[in-house]
Order: sequence, then structure tokens, then C-alpha cells
Amino acid sequence: MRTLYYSPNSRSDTIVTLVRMLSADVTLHEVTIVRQDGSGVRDPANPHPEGKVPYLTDGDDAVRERGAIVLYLTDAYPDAGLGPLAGEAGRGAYLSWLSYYQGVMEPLLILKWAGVEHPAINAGLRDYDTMIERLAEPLRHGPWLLGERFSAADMLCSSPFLWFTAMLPEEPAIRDWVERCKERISVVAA
Ligand SMILES: N[C@@H](CCC(=O)N[C@@H](CS)C(=O)NCC(=O)O)C(=O)O
Repeated sequence: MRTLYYSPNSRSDTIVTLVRMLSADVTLHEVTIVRQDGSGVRDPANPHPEGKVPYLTDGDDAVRERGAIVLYLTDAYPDAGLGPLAGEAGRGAYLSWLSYYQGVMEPLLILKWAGVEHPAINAGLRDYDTMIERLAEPLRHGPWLLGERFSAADMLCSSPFLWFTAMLPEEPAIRDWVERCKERISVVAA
């Protein structure tokens, strides 16, 4: 049995939406978390090793970090077509965007928000503007990160801009894409 530990108004919202889009047989288990402002408490019912969300359990197995959870679920529910499978066109780009989100985008967004700069950051991750340019490149040629195919990578990579509108760049290709993603997601929410 699969269980998703989530908390409303957090990064786990993307995964709750994905579960609905996949019509996945995943039990949604709401937990409390410690919020950025210090409010809230760690929920003893949440098995995540640091009390974070989202966290997916599947029998004795468990998955953390949204990129990994997205991949786990889109592979597990292939009929929804929300991520290219192994051997399908676009698989490499799909894996790349999920990993790029986790390994580069999220750290850069946090560092920008925190106002932290250092040459080592640029050497390892480049910078916010470079990250925005990487995102904009495919979106100048097609509606989604994988071209004509919408995928869960669009949901993951657009999620910070949906939440923190202050982070939304001026780049029209990205603004339009975020709007498209918002529309897709609102259909599910409705
Ligand atoms: N990189 C993780 C971040 C997860 C994360 O930090 N979630 C926040 C909610 S937005 C949380 O659970 N915070 C509670 C805490 O830090 O104790 C992911 O993308 O899954």
C-alpha cells in the first residue's frame, strides 16, 4: 500500500495534485510540519527522517525528494502518460529536468531568497539567471519542457514560481509556461 505524507500549502501540494492526475491508489495522510516562520510542529506520525513533506511510503520502501517521488509515481502509473517511460522518446530530457530541479533549481532558488552569493556556488550550480535561461530555451520552441508533451517535469519545475511569485522572472516564455501549468493544475483542483 502506498501512502503520501503531505501538509497543505507546502511543497507536497505538487505531489498531491500529481496523485490526483494519475488517479493513483495512494492514501493521502495529512501531517503537521515546522514552517519557515517557526510555527507548526514536527508530526510524530510522519516517518520522513527529518519530519518533512512530501514523503511516500510503499510497503517497506520509501521515497523522499520531490523529483524522486514524481519519477516513482509516473513510472508506477504509466497509463496517465505524465512522464516518458524507459525506452520512450523524451525519457532523457524528463530525467534531466527532474534532477535539474532537485540538484540545481531548488538550491539556487533558496540561495537567491537567502541573498547568498559565493564563487563556489557559481562553479557548482551556476546562477539564477543561467538557470532561468536553461528553462526558457525549450519553452521558446514548444509549450512544455519536453516540447509538445506535457509532463510532471512541468509541474515540478514550475511549482516554485506558482508559490513564490516574486521569483517569477520577466522572461515571457517562462511567464506564459507558468500560466499554462497553472491552468492544467486548476482543472485537476476543480
Ligand atoms: N527538497 C525537498 C524539500 C522538502 C521540504 O523542505 N519540505 C518542507 C515543506 S515546503 C518541509 O517539510 N519542512 C518541514 C521541516 O523543514 O521540518 C523536496 O523537494 O521534497
